[in-house]
Amino acid sequence: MNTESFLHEAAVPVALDGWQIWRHKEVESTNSTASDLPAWSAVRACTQRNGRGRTGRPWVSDPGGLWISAVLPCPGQRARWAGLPMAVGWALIEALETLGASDLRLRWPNDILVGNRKLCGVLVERYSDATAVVGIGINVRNQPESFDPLLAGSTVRLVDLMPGRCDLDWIERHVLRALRRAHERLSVDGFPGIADRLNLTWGASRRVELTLSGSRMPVRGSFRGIDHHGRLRLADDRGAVQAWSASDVSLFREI
Ligand code: BT5
Repeated sequence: MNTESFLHEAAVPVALDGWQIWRHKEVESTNSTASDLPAWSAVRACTQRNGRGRTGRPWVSDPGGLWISAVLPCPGQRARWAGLPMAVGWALIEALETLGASDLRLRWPNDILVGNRKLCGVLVERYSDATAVVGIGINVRNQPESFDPLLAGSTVRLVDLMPGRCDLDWIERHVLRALRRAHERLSVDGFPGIADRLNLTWGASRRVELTLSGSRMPVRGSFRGIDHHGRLRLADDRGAVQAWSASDVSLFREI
């Protein structure tokens, strides 16, 4: 793990490729620390005491992983940015594959997996109308399964996919570039082009189960990709298709 970047613990940010990066040894959650920073700031920490996923689920953030949150400008209507988690996921996959990882896939709405093992999670939060905080957790050399035995068999690390060069500063740089690319694509082209592109990558339809927010009854069906607003399209057994946004769905499982 790189420790040299953290010697001057967040007294001043580091300037890199147009970003201002605040580096900490430990924070509660990099998303919370980034919540009142301006656009093109980022917060990275060696560990998080209280890293979180969607709907408050815990995110294991032990030493050796990349835990980073970046603040992106999101002007105009909120709906325009609804596809940000998926635009980010796609750009991250491209970046990690350039670095040498392979067989990565995006699972709606915000996971990057190899097979059924999770490499990376993305948590986008809006603390202001003008910006979004994009939190990214990537298992690199850390050992999440020894910190939480419930994760046994469900995670993968970059070091397992591309042994050798797994330097956190280097990965951070590529992640921040990927975020800029995702932001440019969304600003210039909008989400429909990204959705069409992602729909080509999802291949054969999978059976999935959704737990809807505020309901205990799961909904099952076949995954039919996403629509131009980033909503999941689910076909029931008669082929009728309904669209669900990520905020409607607290849990998404492939069955
Ligand atoms: C996510 O949520 O996948 C989004 C995770 C985002 C984490 C980053 S780290 C930097 C920034 N600061 C934060 O506080 N958060 C962001 P979700 O889809 O809800 O998945 C959460 C689930 O992933 C948990 O319930 C566990 O099952 C699993 N999990 C927890 N820690 C993991 C890890 N290190 N690797 C793989 N899976 C993990």
